[in-house]
Amino acid sequence: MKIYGDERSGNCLKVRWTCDFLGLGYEWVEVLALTGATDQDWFRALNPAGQVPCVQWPDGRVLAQSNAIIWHLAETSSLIPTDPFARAKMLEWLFWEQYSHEPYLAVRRARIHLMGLDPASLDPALLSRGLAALKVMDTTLNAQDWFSGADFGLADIALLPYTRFAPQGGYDLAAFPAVTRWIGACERHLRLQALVAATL
Ligand SMILES: N[C@@H](CCC(=O)N[C@@H](CS)C(=O)NCC(=O)O)C(=O)O
Repeated sequence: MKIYGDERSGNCLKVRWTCDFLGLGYEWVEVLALTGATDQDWFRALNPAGQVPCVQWPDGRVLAQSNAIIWHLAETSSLIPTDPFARAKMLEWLFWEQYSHEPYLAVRRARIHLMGLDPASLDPALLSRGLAALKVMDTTLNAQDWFSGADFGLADIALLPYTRFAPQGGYDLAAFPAVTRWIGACERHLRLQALVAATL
Protein backbone atom coordinates (compact mmCIF):
# COMPACT_ATOMS: atom_id res chain seq x y z
CA MET A 1 0.00 0.00 0.00
CA LYS A 2 1.26 3.49 -0.86
CA ILE A 3 0.32 6.52 1.19
CA TYR A 4 0.67 9.75 -0.75
CA GLY A 5 1.06 12.36 1.96
CA ASP A 6 2.74 15.46 3.30
CA GLU A 7 4.28 14.78 6.69
CA ARG A 8 3.48 18.34 7.85
CA SER A 9 -0.23 17.72 7.28
CA GLY A 10 -2.43 16.56 10.13
CA ASN A 11 -4.84 14.92 7.70
CA CYS A 12 -1.93 12.82 6.42
CA LEU A 13 -0.60 12.05 9.88
CA LYS A 14 -3.98 10.53 10.82
CA VAL A 15 -3.35 7.89 8.16
CA ARG A 16 0.24 7.26 9.19
CA TRP A 17 -0.63 6.97 12.89
CA THR A 18 -3.52 4.60 12.19
CA CYS A 19 -1.23 2.34 10.16
CA ASP A 20 1.53 2.50 12.75
CA PHE A 21 -0.89 1.73 15.61
CA LEU A 22 -2.36 -1.24 13.74
CA GLY A 23 1.00 -2.47 12.45
CA LEU A 24 0.00 -2.09 8.80
CA GLY A 25 2.86 -1.86 6.31
CA TYR A 26 3.04 0.99 3.81
CA GLU A 27 5.31 2.97 1.55
CA TRP A 28 5.13 6.71 2.27
CA VAL A 29 5.31 8.84 -0.88
CA GLU A 30 5.91 12.47 0.07
CA VAL A 31 3.78 14.87 -1.98
CA LEU A 32 4.08 18.40 -0.64
CA ALA A 33 0.83 20.33 -0.42
CA LEU A 34 1.03 24.12 -0.86
CA THR A 35 3.69 23.76 -3.60
CA GLY A 36 1.48 22.78 -6.54
CA ALA A 37 2.66 19.14 -6.31
CA THR A 38 -0.88 17.91 -5.71
CA ASP A 39 -2.01 19.71 -8.87
CA GLN A 40 0.19 17.65 -11.21
CA ASP A 41 -1.55 15.52 -13.84
CA TRP A 42 -0.19 12.22 -12.45
CA PHE A 43 -1.48 13.06 -8.99
CA ARG A 44 -4.90 14.28 -10.17
CA ALA A 45 -5.21 10.98 -12.04
CA LEU A 46 -5.03 9.32 -8.61
CA ASN A 47 -7.15 11.86 -6.73
CA PRO A 48 -9.12 14.27 -8.92
CA ALA A 49 -9.57 16.53 -5.88
CA GLY A 50 -5.81 17.18 -5.93
CA GLN A 51 -5.36 16.64 -2.20
CA VAL A 52 -3.30 14.49 0.11
CA PRO A 53 -3.70 12.11 1.80
CA CYS A 54 -4.60 9.46 -0.70
CA VAL A 55 -3.85 5.76 -0.53
CA GLN A 56 -3.32 3.26 -3.34
CA TRP A 57 -3.39 -0.51 -2.96
CA PRO A 58 -1.31 -2.83 -5.17
CA ASP A 59 -4.47 -3.81 -7.11
CA GLY A 60 -4.87 -0.17 -8.18
CA ARG A 61 -7.73 0.89 -5.90
CA VAL A 62 -7.39 4.43 -4.59
CA LEU A 63 -9.04 6.06 -1.58
CA ALA A 64 -8.88 9.72 -0.56
CA GLN A 65 -10.30 11.79 2.35
CA SER A 66 -8.42 11.18 5.57
CA ASN A 67 -11.36 10.05 7.65
CA ALA A 68 -12.63 7.66 4.96
CA ILE A 69 -9.13 6.19 4.70
CA ILE A 70 -8.65 5.65 8.41
CA TRP A 71 -12.16 4.24 8.75
CA HIS A 72 -11.42 1.67 6.06
CA LEU A 73 -8.00 0.81 7.51
CA ALA A 74 -9.39 0.38 11.02
CA GLU A 75 -12.53 -1.64 10.15
CA THR A 76 -12.68 -4.79 12.31
CA SER A 77 -9.95 -3.42 14.62
CA SER A 78 -10.21 -2.32 18.24
CA LEU A 79 -10.20 1.31 17.06
CA ILE A 80 -13.86 1.09 15.91
CA PRO A 81 -16.58 -0.27 18.19
CA THR A 82 -18.93 -2.98 16.96
CA ASP A 83 -22.06 -1.55 18.57
CA PRO A 84 -24.02 0.35 15.86
CA PHE A 85 -24.78 3.37 18.04
CA ALA A 86 -21.18 3.62 19.30
CA ARG A 87 -20.02 3.49 15.65
CA ALA A 88 -22.40 6.31 14.77
CA LYS A 89 -21.13 8.36 17.73
CA MET A 90 -17.63 7.91 16.37
CA LEU A 91 -18.76 9.12 12.96
CA GLU A 92 -20.37 12.12 14.67
CA TRP A 93 -16.90 13.21 15.82
CA LEU A 94 -15.26 12.48 12.46
CA PHE A 95 -17.80 14.71 10.65
CA TRP A 96 -17.49 17.39 13.35
CA GLU A 97 -13.71 17.36 12.97
CA GLN A 98 -13.96 18.03 9.25
CA TYR A 99 -16.58 20.79 9.46
CA SER A 100 -16.06 22.56 12.79
CA HIS A 101 -12.46 21.86 13.82
CA GLU A 102 -10.04 21.28 10.94
CA PRO A 103 -11.20 24.26 8.82
CA TYR A 104 -10.11 26.63 11.61
CA LEU A 105 -7.30 24.96 13.57
CA ALA A 106 -5.57 23.47 10.53
CA VAL A 107 -5.98 26.50 8.32
CA ARG A 108 -4.71 29.03 10.89
CA ARG A 109 -1.76 26.78 11.70
CA ALA A 110 -0.93 26.39 7.99
CA ARG A 111 -1.14 30.14 7.35
CA ILE A 112 1.14 30.99 10.31
CA HIS A 113 3.44 28.01 10.68
CA LEU A 114 3.80 26.76 7.12
CA MET A 115 3.20 29.92 5.07
CA GLY A 116 4.74 32.41 7.50
CA LEU A 117 1.83 34.85 7.37
CA ASP A 118 1.32 37.55 9.98
CA PRO A 119 -1.45 36.44 12.41
CA ALA A 120 -2.84 39.99 12.33
CA SER A 121 -3.53 39.61 8.60
CA LEU A 122 -5.76 36.56 9.07
CA ASP A 123 -9.55 36.31 9.27
CA PRO A 124 -10.33 36.67 13.03
CA ALA A 125 -12.96 33.94 12.68
CA LEU A 126 -10.15 31.39 12.31
CA LEU A 127 -9.12 32.15 15.88
CA SER A 128 -12.58 32.50 17.43
CA ARG A 129 -14.03 29.40 15.77
CA GLY A 130 -10.91 27.37 16.54
CA LEU A 131 -11.19 28.39 20.18
CA ALA A 132 -14.88 27.43 20.12
CA ALA A 133 -13.94 23.98 18.82
CA LEU A 134 -11.33 23.57 21.56
CA LYS A 135 -13.98 24.54 24.13
CA VAL A 136 -16.31 21.82 22.83
CA MET A 137 -13.49 19.32 23.14
CA ASP A 138 -12.53 20.45 26.64
CA THR A 139 -16.14 20.24 27.86
CA THR A 140 -16.50 16.76 26.40
CA LEU A 141 -13.24 15.58 27.93
CA ASN A 142 -14.34 16.74 31.37
CA ALA A 143 -17.03 14.07 31.15
CA GLN A 144 -15.23 11.24 29.33
CA ASP A 145 -11.66 10.12 28.73
CA TRP A 146 -11.87 9.58 24.97
CA PHE A 147 -13.86 10.85 22.00
CA SER A 148 -14.29 7.27 20.91
CA GLY A 149 -16.32 6.27 23.97
CA ALA A 150 -14.95 4.06 26.73
CA ASP A 151 -11.62 3.44 25.02
CA PHE A 152 -9.06 5.16 22.83
CA GLY A 153 -10.18 4.85 19.20
CA LEU A 154 -10.43 6.30 15.74
CA ALA A 155 -12.15 9.55 16.74
CA ASP A 156 -9.17 10.30 18.97
CA ILE A 157 -6.74 9.70 16.12
CA ALA A 158 -8.81 11.94 13.82
CA LEU A 159 -8.93 14.81 16.29
CA LEU A 160 -5.38 14.56 17.57
CA PRO A 161 -3.10 16.01 14.86
CA TYR A 162 -4.54 19.48 14.43
CA THR A 163 -5.33 19.78 18.14
CA ARG A 164 -1.74 18.86 18.94
CA PHE A 165 -0.48 21.42 16.41
CA ALA A 166 -2.81 24.14 17.75
CA PRO A 167 0.00 26.14 19.45
CA GLN A 168 1.66 26.45 16.03
CA GLY A 169 -1.53 28.23 14.95
CA GLY A 170 -1.42 30.63 17.88
CA TYR A 171 -3.98 28.83 20.06
CA ASP A 172 -3.08 28.74 23.75
CA LEU A 173 -3.88 25.25 25.02
CA ALA A 174 -3.26 26.28 28.63
CA ALA A 175 -6.90 27.41 28.66
CA PHE A 176 -8.00 23.84 27.86
CA PRO A 177 -6.55 21.55 30.55
CA ALA A 178 -8.69 18.52 29.70
CA VAL A 179 -7.59 18.77 26.06
CA THR A 180 -3.95 19.04 27.12
CA ARG A 181 -4.30 15.94 29.32
CA TRP A 182 -6.00 14.05 26.48
CA ILE A 183 -3.21 14.98 24.03
CA GLY A 184 -0.66 13.51 26.43
CA ALA A 185 -2.73 10.34 26.83
CA CYS A 186 -3.05 9.95 23.05
CA GLU A 187 0.68 10.52 22.59
CA ARG A 188 1.41 7.74 25.07
CA HIS A 189 -1.07 5.42 23.33
CA LEU A 190 0.44 6.09 19.91
CA ARG A 191 4.02 6.24 21.26
CA LEU A 192 4.53 9.72 19.83
CA GLN A 193 7.16 12.07 21.15
CA ALA A 194 5.39 14.62 23.37
CA LEU A 195 4.88 17.75 21.32
CA VAL A 196 2.44 19.97 23.16
CA ALA A 197 4.31 19.98 26.44
CA ALA A 198 7.35 21.16 24.50
CA THR A 199 5.47 23.98 22.81
CA LEU A 200 3.45 25.27 25.77
N1 LIG B 1 -10.97 16.71 3.67
C1 LIG B 1 -9.68 16.31 3.18
C2 LIG B 1 -8.76 17.51 3.20
C3 LIG B 1 -7.44 17.21 2.53
C4 LIG B 1 -6.60 18.46 2.40
O1 LIG B 1 -7.06 19.58 2.64
N2 LIG B 1 -5.37 18.24 2.03
C5 LIG B 1 -4.45 19.34 1.87
C6 LIG B 1 -3.23 19.12 2.74
S1 LIG B 1 -3.73 19.02 4.44
C7 LIG B 1 -4.01 19.39 0.41
O2 LIG B 1 -3.65 18.39 -0.14
N3 LIG B 1 -4.04 20.57 -0.19
C8 LIG B 1 -3.63 20.68 -1.56
C9 LIG B 1 -2.91 21.93 -1.82
O3 LIG B 1 -3.05 22.84 -1.02
O4 LIG B 1 -2.23 22.02 -2.81
C10 LIG B 1 -9.12 15.14 4.02
O5 LIG B 1 -9.53 15.02 5.18
O6 LIG B 1 -8.31 14.36 3.52
